[in-house]
Amino acid sequence: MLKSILLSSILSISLFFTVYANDGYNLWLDYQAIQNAELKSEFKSMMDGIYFFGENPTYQAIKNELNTASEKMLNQTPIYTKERLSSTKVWIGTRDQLSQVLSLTEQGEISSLGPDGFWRGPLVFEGKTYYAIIGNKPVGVLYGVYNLLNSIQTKTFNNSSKVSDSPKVKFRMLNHWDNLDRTVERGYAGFSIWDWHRLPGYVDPRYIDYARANASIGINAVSLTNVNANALILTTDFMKKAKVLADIFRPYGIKVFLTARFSAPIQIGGLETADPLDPNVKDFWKEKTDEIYSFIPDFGGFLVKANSEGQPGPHEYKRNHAEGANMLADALSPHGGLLIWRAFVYSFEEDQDRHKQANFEFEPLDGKFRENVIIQVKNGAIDFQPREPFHPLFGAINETNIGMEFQITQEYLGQATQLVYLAPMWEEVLKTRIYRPNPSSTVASLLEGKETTQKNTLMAGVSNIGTDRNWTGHLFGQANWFAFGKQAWNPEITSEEIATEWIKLTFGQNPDMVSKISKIMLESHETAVDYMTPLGLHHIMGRSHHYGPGPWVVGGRADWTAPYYHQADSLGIGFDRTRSGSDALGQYAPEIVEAWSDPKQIPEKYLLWFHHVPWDFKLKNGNTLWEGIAYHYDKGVKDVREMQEIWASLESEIDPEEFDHVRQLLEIQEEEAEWWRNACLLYFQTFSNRPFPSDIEQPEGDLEYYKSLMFPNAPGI
Ligand code: GCW
Repeated sequence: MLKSILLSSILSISLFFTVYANDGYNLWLDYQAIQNAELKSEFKSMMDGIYFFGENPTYQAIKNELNTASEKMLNQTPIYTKERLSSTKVWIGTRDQLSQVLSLTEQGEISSLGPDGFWRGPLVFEGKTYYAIIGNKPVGVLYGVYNLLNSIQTKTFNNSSKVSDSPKVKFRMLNHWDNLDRTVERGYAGFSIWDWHRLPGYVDPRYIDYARANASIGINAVSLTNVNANALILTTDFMKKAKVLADIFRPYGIKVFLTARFSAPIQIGGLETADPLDPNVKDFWKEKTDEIYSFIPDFGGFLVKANSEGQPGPHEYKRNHAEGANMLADALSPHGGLLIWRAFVYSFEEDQDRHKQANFEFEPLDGKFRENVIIQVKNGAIDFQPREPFHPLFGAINETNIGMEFQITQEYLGQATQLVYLAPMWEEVLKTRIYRPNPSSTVASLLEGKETTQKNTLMAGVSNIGTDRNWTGHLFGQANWFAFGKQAWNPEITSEEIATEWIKLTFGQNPDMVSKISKIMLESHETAVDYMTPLGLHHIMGRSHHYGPGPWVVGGRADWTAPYYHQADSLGIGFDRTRSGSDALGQYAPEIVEAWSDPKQIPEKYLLWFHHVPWDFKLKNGNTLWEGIAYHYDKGVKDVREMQEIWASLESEIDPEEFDHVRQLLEIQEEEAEWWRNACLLYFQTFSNRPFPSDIEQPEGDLEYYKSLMFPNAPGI
């Protein structure tokens, strides 16, 4: 009795709370009730008569989405009509299906949008106006519907205007670094959402919500498993599991990729070699690939990390990356599959600045890769640091498909305790002028395939998704997932536009609130750079877990230590990558070499990335370098406090659960920012031997104490 009273009161309390509190599960697809009467009646009238030109699984997915949206936004179920004319308000279908009602001009307009594009707007037929949502393929229609729902949620809908859009990049892909035991490498949001053990029998409804979220931002490919790969994913048992996911994702236009461990022929194929030129090895991969396609007919292909950080690869057999990649590409090509080969390579043996190694290995191979190979390059040459100049491979290989790899999970940018909106960082890279292969080339234009003959274009993002109820650990991690999708769709979009849209979808419309949260987001990356790695510093984080500062980290291989990168000594600090040093700068176009060779000319954000500079070097604002470093660290901490103040001022506007979640995490962020500042400044002071400027908050604490901190159970290792 007591138990049931207790249970029912817990239930009613939790019911009570579900009414008011938002745990973030619904992401940007929260579909809050429409308040504006005019918009409501407009949307309502649309939902009162929807006609689909035909049927297919994607249209079923669209109906499910419309049902959810309409029930939540209008508290009513949409009415689907069987009659194309009469009471119909909305037409949904492909260009072919609507060909009889479209003019030739309209058909031409839509067809030029390509396979994933959509067109929506008023369409007049026999004197009556319908609202049409049209794509060339069902998936385009799906994108159009999401775009329409988005416009209703953000109150930008206008029933008389025509809207059309299409992605600028063909493969917009998430890379999960998820292991088969459900741990996630560099994952900070719980465990992997792929429940391999219970698949294929148990289908977690979350898989559908995952697909919806991705499709709603245009993501059309996912690699399910860690690039530090386990060959077991290629066994028949696992194919059956992966097939279930592929079947769920298909209606949402999402293709499944798997990571292929290069030594799989030995590990699961019973061979003695994985030499890419060995006929048995070729047969193994061919049969494996055929088998995968027998389960997943539209399988996307393989993603491979080879000869990097201990992963097996062709070098073991004295073969190069092209020989390794092409062998796998040949197994995939009869099925139309893609082979994505990562350029994140650097070797133990190589005594070269790590910055230079990918170019060394890949430039000589340019033009030697098959057409269905894409080389996937991280945004910078080291490793997803808080800020990196663009990778010199962009623009250096132009006869090979090249794709971008960004990291959405915040390995080096505060993990899941810090609010760091990454879109401005990605935007900075995408907009950079690279001068190759053409004088006006930018990273974005290259990725869009505008600069070369490249057809298979790709933007990949390392996922930040896990089993946490809100998917990403930090609520604002959702904005990074969202932004990645938007930038992959259109690499030229601004991070500000994306922020505004995400805020409206997540928190609502109040313009004052939107502008305050937008300020927090847009400044957050620079703030993190200030308190972590200002002025081009890099790779000074804690060992292995990469949590917190570790500029003192030494031991083991040199290029995994911090002094290898900061090079601090009594004279100055920074990595000389000019001609007098490693000359990694020489791997860029001559225009860049010229602009960045002089420490007085280079943008200061890259100063210590390329130059070893004396402590008394004069910065552009007249401060010495030492003062500048101190001011940046100090500003970073102060800016976090400003973020806290702005957030606090929004309490009455924001759902209490979300408000408190972010408030608590901002407190942690403040402590972590202070920790970074104190630890780094105290450490660098042992080299600079100079006092801190008197007008900064004096770094406190004991360097030995900071050095002694250990985090053996930090997540994501
Ligand atoms: O960023 C580093 C990470 C490794 C990762 C590697 C890579 C998957 O610390 O955890 O391994 O890069 O990108 O391959």
